[in-house]
Amino acid sequence: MIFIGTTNPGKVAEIAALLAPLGVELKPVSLDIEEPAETFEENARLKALAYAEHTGGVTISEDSGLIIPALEGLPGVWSARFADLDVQTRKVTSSGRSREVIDRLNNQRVLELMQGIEQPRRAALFKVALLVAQPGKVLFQSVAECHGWIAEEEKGTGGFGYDPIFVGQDTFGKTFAELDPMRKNLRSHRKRALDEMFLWASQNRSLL
Ligand code: ITT
Repeated sequence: MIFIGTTNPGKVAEIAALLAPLGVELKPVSLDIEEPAETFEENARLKALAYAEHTGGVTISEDSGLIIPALEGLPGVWSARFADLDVQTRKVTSSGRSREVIDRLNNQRVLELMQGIEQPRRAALFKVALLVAQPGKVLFQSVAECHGWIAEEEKGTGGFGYDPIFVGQDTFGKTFAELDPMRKNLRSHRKRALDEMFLWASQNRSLL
């Protein structure tokens, strides 16, 4: 059995679909965990160890986000609450808004900041640091990226988070939110990180 530690139902759906071929029981678990670090890797480590302590078993969790070089790397590690971020001080003041509302505001903020920025400076990438841990110990980690650019406007209703404004390198101009879940899952940063985890899991079945 593997626990999937996240508060994000979109991540649960994608991780579950991508790990389904393993044939291992997957159990979602959700905790409110501080993410104070300035790298995805460090935040992912904090999350993975906290989740593993809570579940007492093998737990997968990840920290991810959107990086836009033209915006000095923002939203970056502040992706989840970008609309609540003071860009000057890099401090988040939580507005307590629901995920649905904050996701929409995050996308609007990115589009506003990208106004007047032309290609090729609309380049962007998703990054993920994904870890598997058991209490007190990281068992596996991988970092992956997926490249593309920021659309001029929101399009599509699939996926989650920044998918309506992110056009993949090989999606023929479509945003990730316009792709069916299978096609997004073939191309995403999460898929790339989970490919490596899949191999590790096949060789470490006795732990799962
Ligand atoms: P957990 O920390 O509980 O896992 P979270 O949603 O807060 O859930 P992060 O702190 O890792 O997760 O923030 C990730 C942000 O990046 C969040 O705004 C997501 O919507 C966004 N994001 C990550 N992967 C994405 C993807 O595949 N498509 C669109 N947006 C994505």
